[in-house]
Amino acid sequence: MTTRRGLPDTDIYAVLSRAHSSGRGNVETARLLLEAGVKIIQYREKDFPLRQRHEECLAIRNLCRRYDACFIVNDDAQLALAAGADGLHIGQEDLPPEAARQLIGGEMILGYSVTTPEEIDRAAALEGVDYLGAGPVYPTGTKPDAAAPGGLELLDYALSHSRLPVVAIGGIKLEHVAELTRRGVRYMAMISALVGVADIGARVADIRAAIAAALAV
Ligand code: TZP
Ligand code: MG
Repeated sequence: MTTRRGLPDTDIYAVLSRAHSSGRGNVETARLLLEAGVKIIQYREKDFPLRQRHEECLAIRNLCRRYDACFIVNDDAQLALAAGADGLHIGQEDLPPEAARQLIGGEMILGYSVTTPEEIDRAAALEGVDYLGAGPVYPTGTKPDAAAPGGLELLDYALSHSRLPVVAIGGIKLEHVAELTRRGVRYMAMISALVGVADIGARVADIRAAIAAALAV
């Protein structure tokens, strides 16, 4: 049997960041997300020592396996490989996707951030990329060096010009979920509005209820 390389068929794409997690550690946040039924978790820590990132990634990868969820590492192909992650996510300033694909081999999922229509067009020509992360959609304080928000227009462009699954990211709050869903977005990545809330389980349920209601119209 051949399994197609790609994101699982789900909705929420959780991105871990301890600084935005209301004092919780990343492993604990991952556990809460997985208990709530989240199926994609990305580890995104840019400033921790590599040894600490590796330790956390191993623990989160093991949790993800237990819950049959997909574990993705941001930026660092070496860390993704060393942690046995399911995927690597890179941006415009990381290794070029072709080089990253060579490093990680043929089985790992590769995600690529795009912030403008031009980047979406260029990404369309790439072979080894499995999904696009498009954003920031809305203003966000979480990523200080984020590009200017592309708004719903950026998402519309990505959805209509790319054959790849599109993960919307950047400033997404609960109140945006219905509109994004109606726009055709199927994957929504969130940091602060997800890992930062007091009750992660309740937030996941609210997001899924908003998606279901928008799809039912
Ligand atoms: N890439 C584009 S915007 C962003 C990243 C990692 C930050 C998203 O965080 P938040 O808190 O969901 O706006
Ligand atoms: Mg990056």
